[in-house]
Amino acid sequence: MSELVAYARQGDIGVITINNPPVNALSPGVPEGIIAGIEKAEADPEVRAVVVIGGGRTFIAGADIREFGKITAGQKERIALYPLMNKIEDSKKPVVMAIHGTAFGGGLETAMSGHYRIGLATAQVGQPEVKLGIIPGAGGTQRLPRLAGVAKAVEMCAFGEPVDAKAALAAGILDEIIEGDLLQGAMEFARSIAQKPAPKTRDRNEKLQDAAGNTAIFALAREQARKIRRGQTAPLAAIDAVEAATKLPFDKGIEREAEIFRACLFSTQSKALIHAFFGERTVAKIPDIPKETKTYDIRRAAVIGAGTMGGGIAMNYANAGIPVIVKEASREALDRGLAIIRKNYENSVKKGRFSQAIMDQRMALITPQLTYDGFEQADIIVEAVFEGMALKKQIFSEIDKIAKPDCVLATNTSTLSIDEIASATRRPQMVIGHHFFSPANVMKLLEIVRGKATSKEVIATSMNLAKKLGKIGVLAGNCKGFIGNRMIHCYAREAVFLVEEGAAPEQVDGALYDFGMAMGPLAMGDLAGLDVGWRIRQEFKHLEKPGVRKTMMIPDLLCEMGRYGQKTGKGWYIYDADRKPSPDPEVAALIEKAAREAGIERRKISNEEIIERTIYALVNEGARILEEGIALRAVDIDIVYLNGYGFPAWRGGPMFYADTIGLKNVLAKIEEFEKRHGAEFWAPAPLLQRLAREGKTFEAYDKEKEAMQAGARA
Ligand code: 3H9
Repeated sequence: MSELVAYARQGDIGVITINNPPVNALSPGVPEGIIAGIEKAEADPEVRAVVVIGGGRTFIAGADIREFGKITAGQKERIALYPLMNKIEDSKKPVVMAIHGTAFGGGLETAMSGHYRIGLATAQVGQPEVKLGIIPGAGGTQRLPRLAGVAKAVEMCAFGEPVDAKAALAAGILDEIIEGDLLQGAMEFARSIAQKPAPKTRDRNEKLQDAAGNTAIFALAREQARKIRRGQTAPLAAIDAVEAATKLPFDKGIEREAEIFRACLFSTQSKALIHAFFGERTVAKIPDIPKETKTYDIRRAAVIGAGTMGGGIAMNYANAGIPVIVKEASREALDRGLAIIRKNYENSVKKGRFSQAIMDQRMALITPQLTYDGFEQADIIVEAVFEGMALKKQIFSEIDKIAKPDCVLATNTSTLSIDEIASATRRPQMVIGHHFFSPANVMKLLEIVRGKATSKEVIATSMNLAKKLGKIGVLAGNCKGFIGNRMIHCYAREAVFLVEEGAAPEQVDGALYDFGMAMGPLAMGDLAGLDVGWRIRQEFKHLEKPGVRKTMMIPDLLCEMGRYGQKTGKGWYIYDADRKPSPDPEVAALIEKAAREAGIERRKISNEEIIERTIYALVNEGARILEEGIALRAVDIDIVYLNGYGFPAWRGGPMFYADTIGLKNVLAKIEEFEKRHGAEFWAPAPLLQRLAREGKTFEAYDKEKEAMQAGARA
């Protein structure tokens, strides 16, 4: 037996235990170990049935995702899991799969090859492969419809969401839910079926019937996939594979699945999504902050400001079960903020996301008030007032006098200097940026900004807290706009320039929406409120350089006309009562006039140019941010963009996207833009120039840096 898999006979039951922490992935050695276990059980006349169970916290959470990169890099031919599935299904002794934790991907496929499946009530099963840009590749698309029916299989394979044990039982994926000890329950179950014929999933064709019904299921699923997973190929491929199960005999269906799996695996989308999967986990690792760094317990929070951001931030704490005080300056603003929080929760209850009782619990955790009462007990204070340095400094000097010594002092600023804000206190080591994204109760990203004095303990506490709040925390250095907004400024600048040069706002937004962005940049400006940037620009007016093309000429003019975006019913677009945007001739005229007066030549602009100008602007600034150490790794920038700015996950983030285009090609375009639009905006980042010259990628840069840091530590 391999060390990764243990076999032991317990009475008349052969027990195969997988021990491949942390998630019992089917890494090399695991399938071989399970096969060896089945062979032992088959050869032992004392054994009447077999139980397969996961050691540690879970059943098998899937194939080992790290192996996929080896296949696409040509270092490995394939992950051969079909022999494992066949061996289990053809076992001479019945096999019972005992599931706890997550049976995902190859884990569920292994389970479905068994003759019976039982699980704890807390177990989850799923085929999440599409989230990695692939489809189930070990029989999942063929066995799941046979167990759960075509509609359920399509839903699970195409959309990748897990189902809990209760739903899995109802669907026919599980045969029984076990209360108490899983192994004991599994052995009892195994004894109860030992004498019965062992049903092979491959032969269970009853649920595949009804061709007419199936046609409708596939048509609907394709329509939904095109809408909900816009731009992604794997969901449609998964539907094709399940459809094959309804049209082909099992073995032919498996061949079809294998072909589709391989095509998906070699797709750029899959590489991008796998990059995002590991990236989400990599960002939690901070080279100079060891895992064992001391952290502060965050048991009570206080938020200053009950506006859009403050209210959303308070909801995050309440959702995580942490009592939170919300302070406002006026009764009116406080009542307004609380009413919005209540309305958000009510909407969630209406949509069935959680019960009224949970809403009541969460509301009870939020204490609205006009004073600093209770702030002295808070473990964290989050300032979320509007973007003005003077106001922020005043607030920090006030809370410095009240907060206990080990209270984390966080600011939700999106652009201002953490160091300057911290200078208003006598404890800059406790000050950190917690930049939430709007709507703060929904968006996954938390940009955590480290000032020059911020202590390691405060950073480690913030990274942990992000997880507790259900966020992805990404650490950034202190500069104007940090990672996300510093880059978005360049992106938005190009969107506005393109409009001045002749593209209609709806063309710019349309091209980027088609590229895969959740929203076009101008529509996003209208949603966030054009006045927000306008106010920040006034804060930084002293930095404007005379003689340089004004970057936000049109948004400034729109704001001067009171067109702040959706909140005033007008911005780049005009909005109807349902907030549906339409192009506004008044805006078109304004743009033309302003461009003429500024001497900007208007021309026809292609969608390709829109993508290159806006996305490469992100990449170029991203490369600078990386070189300056504002972002720890290129992948950190990608994770910021995927989770805070609606960048399509299947493109991997701006830096990964640049890798797929080839840095040499990206640089050539940037040099062209530099000639046409000036070095002020388009001087290529030195790091980009170097990597392009050396024929490297940002991903390779990250790997080299990691290896160097590991070397230094050793
Ligand atoms: C598949 O099965 C294809 C098949 O159809 C056929 C193939 C032929 N492999 O998330 P966590 C690592 S595709 C390798 O922090 P949690 C993860 O990187 C697969 N590594 O824990 C992390 O490493 P580190 C289908 C994996 O408790 C550590 O484990 N399955 C894998 O929050 C802990 O992970 C999936 O897509 C893996 N499969 O969540 C499931 N999974 O500590 C993907 C995890 O170095 N995994 N790691 O950063 C998950 O959804 C979550 O990890 C899980 C646990 C819910 C299981």
